[in-house]
This record gives sequence, structure tokens and C-alpha cells, in this order.
Amino acid sequence: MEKKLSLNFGFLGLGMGGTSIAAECADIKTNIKNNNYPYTALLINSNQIDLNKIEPVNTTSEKMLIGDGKGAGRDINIGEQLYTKDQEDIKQRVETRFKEVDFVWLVAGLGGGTGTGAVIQAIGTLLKSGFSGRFGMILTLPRRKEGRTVIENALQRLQKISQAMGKLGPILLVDNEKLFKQFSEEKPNSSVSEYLKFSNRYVAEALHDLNTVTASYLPTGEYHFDSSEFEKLLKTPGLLHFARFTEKASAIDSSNNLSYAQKLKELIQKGVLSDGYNLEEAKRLAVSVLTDNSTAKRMFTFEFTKRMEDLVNELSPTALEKPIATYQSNDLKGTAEASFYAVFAGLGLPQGRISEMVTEHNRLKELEQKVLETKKEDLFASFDTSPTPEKEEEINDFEALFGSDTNEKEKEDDVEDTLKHLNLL
Ligand SMILES: Nc1nc2c(ncn2[C@@H]2O[C@H](COP(=O)(O)OP(=O)(O)OP(=O)(O)O)[C@@H](O)[C@H]2O)c(=O)[nH]1
Ligand SMILES: [Mg+2]
Repeated sequence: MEKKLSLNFGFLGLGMGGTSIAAECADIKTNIKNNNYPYTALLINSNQIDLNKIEPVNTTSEKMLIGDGKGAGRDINIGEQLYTKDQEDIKQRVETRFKEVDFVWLVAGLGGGTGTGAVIQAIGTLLKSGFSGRFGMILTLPRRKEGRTVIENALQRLQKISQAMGKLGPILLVDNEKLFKQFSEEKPNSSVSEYLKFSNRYVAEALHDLNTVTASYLPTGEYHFDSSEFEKLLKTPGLLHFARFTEKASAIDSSNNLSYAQKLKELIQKGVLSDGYNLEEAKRLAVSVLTDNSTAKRMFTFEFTKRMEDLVNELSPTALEKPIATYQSNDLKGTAEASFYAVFAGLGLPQGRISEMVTEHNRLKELEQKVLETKKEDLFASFDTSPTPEKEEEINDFEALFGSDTNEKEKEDDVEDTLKHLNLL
């Protein structure tokens, strides 16, 4: 069957994680006539070797190196500077590459120097290139074991982004900790690079699924969740939470009412790419249920719709819009399964997950401090620090010897200036 798209997506990937995910998203292949690769990507990195490793199948995707090819070495200030230096060139390429695109996803792996450092400047580029109201972000959260710098970088930018979030598009979080745990339980003998490949494919397919399900199938109920409504979800600022799961149609048994609703609720909370959201904060949501023609006749009763409505009302009582749409397709004949797609828009950051990162960051920082102090004690415990009169030298330029940390502050203010300039604060 030929699937239809709701929207033409473009992907602006930054850094290694960002370019890997963006390239994978743009490599989605469809059987749409004359449009096998409906999406496209602009892939920006400061590390030549990493950029070479990305090999898009989709020939419309374009790679771009910023800086001298050595990378930003986990330094977000360098990442930001390298992007800023080339921003005019980047803007030109964005406008050319995404000319036919309805909606751009800005993609970055939070934690590194390049993607994380450049992400706010890249928001500026999209706003200046006419994508205001037509872009969202796909951001990965690091795994707990990636170390303090990575967690600190991620938290720094998340904090900035959260201040401006109400004025930006939707944010899709890809929680590497969650997906990695799931993957390592299912495939205990695989490597991190296998995980990354799997997760990137998973993100690409999940997003494409979301983009096609509403446009491709025959609606059965009086309510049809169409592309323009999908667009509305993508215009809602805040976090976008997404759940997708398939159930045997026989398990959706009206006599088993309570346990079924409970299970659906759990699956919705579990989500696909991240979890831990307070769904009560949702501004908009949509649930689409898809099954084969004969199951549809039996399953999509008045009672079924009512039960789904009760469920979403319980989860997100104050959402402004909450359509339940049912679809049938001959393609699914014989599977006797029902697939559920639930999207919640306008959420806050997953609080538990972010506090976990803050706690881990602080724990590591304290630990470092302790290690440092122990070292000092051991080495210099018996060191006689009283000056030797004849060798005493005057040292005036303390800063020249030990540096100063005022630079850090200045650089931080840069980001704030940019946000202010963009009217995001
Ligand atoms: N899901 C997923 N996450 C990734 C992938 N690659 C990196 N990440 C995550 O993204 C974070 C940032 O790493 P990179 O994208 O390599 O960093 P960068 O932006 O290239 O920055 P520098 O290398 O420091 O210049 C990592 O800490 C990982 O958590 C990927 O292919 N898939
Ligand atoms: Mg890199």
C-alpha cells in the first residue's frame, strides 16, 4: 500500500549524534511514486572523521563541515563559536535544502560540544529562515554513565531551552538511558554502536509512522484526525510524548473492561522514546487506533470510543483537544491486531528524569572534589610551606600563571544575549 505523508520533513542535524539521527530519518524509504525518499537532511559537524562516517543513502541529504575538522572536544563554547562563524553559509544552505519542506526537525545529541553548543544558534537560523512555527527539536538525553561533562553540557542547554520553551516548537526527547536499558535487556551481547544504530532507526521509523498513520488509512468513525490536526500538534510548544503499541484484538475484550484500560494507561505512560511525563499538563492529544476491516466492525463500537475517551480524560483532563480516531485497513487482514498511536503535546520536561541527571551530576562533582582533596593530602601532607628567604621570588601576575575563570561567565552571557536577541527570553 502506498502510504501518504502528513508533512514533508527536513532534518537539520548537528554534531555526531544529531547528524546520525538526522541522516537516518532522511533515509526513510517509501513506495510513494517519484518520491522514494520524501525527506531530506542538512548534516553539520565540526569533526571531519565523524562526518565522513555518515553515509546517507538519500542523495538529497547534504553534509557540511564547520571549523577545521578537529571537532569541539565536548566544549559547548567551541561548538557554539564554530557554528556562529559559519552561520551565514548555514542559513543559505538551510534555505536551499529545505525549500520544499513543511517542517524542520533540529536534531542534536545533548552532551557533546558541537551539537549541544550550536543548538541555540541553530534555532536562530531557523527563525531567520522563515521556519518560525514550522520547526521542532529532537534532542537525546545522555546515559547516566557518560560522565559529568556530558551530563553538565546537556543540563546547561536544557536549562536555556526550558526558559524559552513556551515560544518554541515541540521537543521530542530521545532518552538514551531508557532505550539503552531496554535494548541491553533484549540483546545483552550487543555493543554501544549497535545500540546507537538501532536507536537511530527506531527514532526515524517512529517519527515516520506518526507522520503517515493519520494520512494513510480509512477513517471509520465520525472523527477523522487529519494532517492539519497533526500540524496543530506540531505547533504546540512543549514536550511531545509519543506511545505506539500493538495488541491482539481479542485482548481488547469489553467484558475485561478495567484491566484493559489499565494496561492501555500503562503503555501510554511507558511511551516509546522517553517517559516520566506528567500527562495532566498536555495541551493537546490525539489517539489513533488502527485495525483490519473485520476486526474494526467488531471493535469500534460506541462503547469502545467511550472507554478511550474516559481514559484520555483521566490522563489529561485539561487538554484543549483530544480526538479519538479509528481507522481500518485491508493491509492488516488476518493479523487480528489493533495498533494504538497516542500523541501528547505541550508537556513540561520529565521532572524525575531531569532531577536524576542533576543528582548524578552533583554526585560526580562531589566525588571529584573528594578525590582531589585526598590526593592533595597524600602528596603534600608533610610539605614545609614556609618560604626559604634567599630564594623568595615575587610573583605578581597570578592570573598569567593560574588563569582565571571569568571567561566562562562571559561565554555563558553570550547565549543569553542570543536568546534575548531572538526574543526568546
Ligand atoms: N541516540 C543516539 N544518541 C547519540 C548518538 N551519538 C551520540 N549520541 C548522544 O549524543 C551525545 C553527544 O555526543 P555527540 O553527538 O557525539 O557530540 P558532538 O555534538 O559531536 O560534540 P563533540 O564531539 O564534543 O564536538 C552523546 O553523549 C550521546 O548520548 C547516536 O547515534 N544515537
Ligand atoms: Mg563530535
